[in-house]
Amino acid sequence: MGKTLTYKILENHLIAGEMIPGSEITIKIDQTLTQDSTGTMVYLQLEAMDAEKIKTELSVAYIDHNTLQTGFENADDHAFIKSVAQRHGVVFSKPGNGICHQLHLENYGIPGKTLLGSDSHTPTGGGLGMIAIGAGGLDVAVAMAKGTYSLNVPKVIGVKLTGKLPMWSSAKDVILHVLKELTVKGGVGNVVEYFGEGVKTLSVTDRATITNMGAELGATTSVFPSDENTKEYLTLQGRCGDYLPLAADEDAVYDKILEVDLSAIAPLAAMPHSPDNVAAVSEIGEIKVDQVAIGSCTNSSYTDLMKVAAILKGKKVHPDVSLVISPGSSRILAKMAENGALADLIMAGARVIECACGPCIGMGQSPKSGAVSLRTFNRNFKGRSGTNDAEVYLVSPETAAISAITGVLTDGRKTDVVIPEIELVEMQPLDSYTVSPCGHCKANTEVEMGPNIKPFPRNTELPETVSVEITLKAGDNITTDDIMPSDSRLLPYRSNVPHLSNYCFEKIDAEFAKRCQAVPACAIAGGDNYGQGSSREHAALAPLHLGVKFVVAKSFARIHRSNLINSGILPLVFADASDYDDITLGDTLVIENAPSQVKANEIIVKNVNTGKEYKTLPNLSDLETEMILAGGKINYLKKA
Ligand code: MIC
Ligand code: SF4
Repeated sequence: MGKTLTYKILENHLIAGEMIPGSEITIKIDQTLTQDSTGTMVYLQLEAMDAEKIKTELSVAYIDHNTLQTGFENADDHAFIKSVAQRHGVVFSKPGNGICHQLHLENYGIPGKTLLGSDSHTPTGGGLGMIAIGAGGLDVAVAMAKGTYSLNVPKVIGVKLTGKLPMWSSAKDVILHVLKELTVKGGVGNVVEYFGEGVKTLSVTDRATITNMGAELGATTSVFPSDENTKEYLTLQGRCGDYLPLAADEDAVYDKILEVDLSAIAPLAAMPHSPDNVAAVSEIGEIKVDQVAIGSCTNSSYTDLMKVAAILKGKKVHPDVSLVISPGSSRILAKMAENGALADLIMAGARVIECACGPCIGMGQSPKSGAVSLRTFNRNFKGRSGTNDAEVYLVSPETAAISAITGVLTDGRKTDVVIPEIELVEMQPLDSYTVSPCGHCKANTEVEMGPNIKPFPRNTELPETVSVEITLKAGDNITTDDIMPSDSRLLPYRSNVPHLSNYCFEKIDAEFAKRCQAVPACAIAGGDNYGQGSSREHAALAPLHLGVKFVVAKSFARIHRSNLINSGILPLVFADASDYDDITLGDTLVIENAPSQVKANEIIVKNVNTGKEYKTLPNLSDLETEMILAGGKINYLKKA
C-alpha cells in the first residue's frame, strides 16, 4: 500500500510507538521556533527544566508580536528572550526582521524536516514539505531540551488539486474554500496533505498561505510535496543545498479525499466572525469598507505584496478607506524599496508599517467603531482586531487591494485591472540581515529579567477529591482569544500571568476572574471545539492561576487540550453531550477518588446541586495520565 508524504516524514522521525491512527508516538524534532508572545513562557520553562545546550538541529527565537513597546514591558521581554537564547544556543531574530513564519520559510525551513513551534501557524512550513506543528510553549521547551515531541498519529485528509487558479483567485481563496468544506473543526486529528496536478501551479509562498490557514481547520498540520518550485524558491533564498524532492507514493491511501479544481475557485471571503463562514465576494455584494489591512503570516510574501503594488500602481486608495500594509519580512520590504514597488504603495496612500504581526493580533490599527475591515489575515474572531463591534472579513491580497481603491468589497473580475505575473527574485543572503549570533551556546550568559517578568504558575499533584464550583458555562467554538484576550493593552503582560489572569474570559464574562478568586477551586463547562485558535498556553496558565481544576466540554481543540494537560488541568469530555444542559453556573461538581478514576480513563463527575452524575472521558494517553497525576508536565519531568 502506498504511503502518504505525512507518514513518510513521521516514520523517518519515529522514536517510539507505532504508526496506528490515534495511538501515541514520539518523534524527533529537528527544528523549533518561538515568537515573543508565547516565547517568554517557553524560555522561563526551559530555564525551570535546568536544560543546557538545546538538542535540536536548529531553534530560533523570533520577536514579531509584541513590538509596539508602549512601555518597558515588551522591550524587557525581548532582552530576556535574547539573553536566554544566547545561553542555550538558540538563534535570535530581532524585532523588525519580520513575522516568524515568513522568516522561517525564507531562511530555515527544509523539506522533510520536522518543526515544532509555539504558535498555531507553524504549519506554514508545510509549504516547503515540512511536518511543521504548532504546540503549547511547554511542549516546545521540552522539544528544545530533549529533541522530541509526542503526539497522536493523525489521519490524513488528501486534497487533490487540479487545474490552475484564474486571475483574481489566489491561494487564500483555495484555503477559504477548504474551510467552507471542512469547517473550523474539520481538521481535528488530521493532517491535510495536498497532491495532484494542480500542485505545480502553486508557488511555495502560495502553498504556505494554504498550510498556514490549515490551523483554522484545527488540523495537526498541512503539507505539500517538495518539487521543482520548492527547489527554485530555496535557490532564490540562497539555500539550494537544502532542497530535497518529496512526494506521497502514487498509490498513497488517504482517509478522506477532497477534490478541488483550482480553475473553478472564485474570489471568496470569510465573513464575521469565523474563518469558516465563507461566501463568494460576488454573493456578499459591494459592502462599504472602512479599513483594509494587508499582511500577517498568511499573506505577506514578496509575491503577495508585489501583486498588491501592481494593483495600486498609479491609483489612489479610496478617501474613506484606511489601507495598512505590514510586510512579512524586512528582506521583502528592502526588495520592494529597490524595485520601486514600495513607492507605488506609498503614492497610492497606503500606510506601510513595521514588518511584524501588528494589526493581526490587535497590536495597533484597530478599526473605528462598527467598521468593516477587510484583512488578508487568518482569524476574524470577534474583538480580535481590538474593536469589539468591528466586522472583519478575511480576503486575498488581490481582493483587499482592489477594494481599497473602490471603497467597497469588490470582485476584481468585474474591473478592467490586469494583474501581471510576478517573477520571483533572488533574496539577499541571510547574513546581511539582523539575525544575531547563530546558535552558539554561551552557558554563562546572565539572564536579563525585567520587573514585569513573573514566575509561571505550577500545579500540585492531583488530590483524592476534586471539589469545584462552576464559574463559567461557555458555548461552542470558544477560542483561546476568548479565554485569554490579546491586544495592545494585554500583550505586554504575557510574561506576567498573575496580572493577565484578571482579564481571563473578559469579553465573554467580565466577572469570571472575580468569581474564581472568591472560591477555593473552580471549573469551566464548555461546548464543542473548546479552545480553538491560538496556541497561547496563557489560556491554560491564567485559568490555572485562578484555581481552575478541570474543563468539562463536548469536545476540545488539539493544542489547547495539550496545554490544559501540561498545566495539570483535566480536559473532560461528556460521554453523553446532553449532560452539558444539566450544568448551571454556580453548581458544585465533585470528582471522588480522582487519581484512580484518571488511571481508568473514565471519570464520574457528581453535580451536588442536581444530584446527577456525568460520565466523562478524558481520553488520556499513558504519558498524559502521568502528567495529570503529577500536576502538569514540569512536575512530571522533574519526577521522571
Ligand atoms: C495568534 O495568531 O493568535 C498568535 C498570537 O500568533 C498565537 C500565539 C499567541 O497567542 O501568542 C497563535 O496563533 O498561536
Ligand atoms: Fe502573527 Fe497573526 Fe500570524 Fe499569529 S496569525 S503569528 S499574530 S501574523
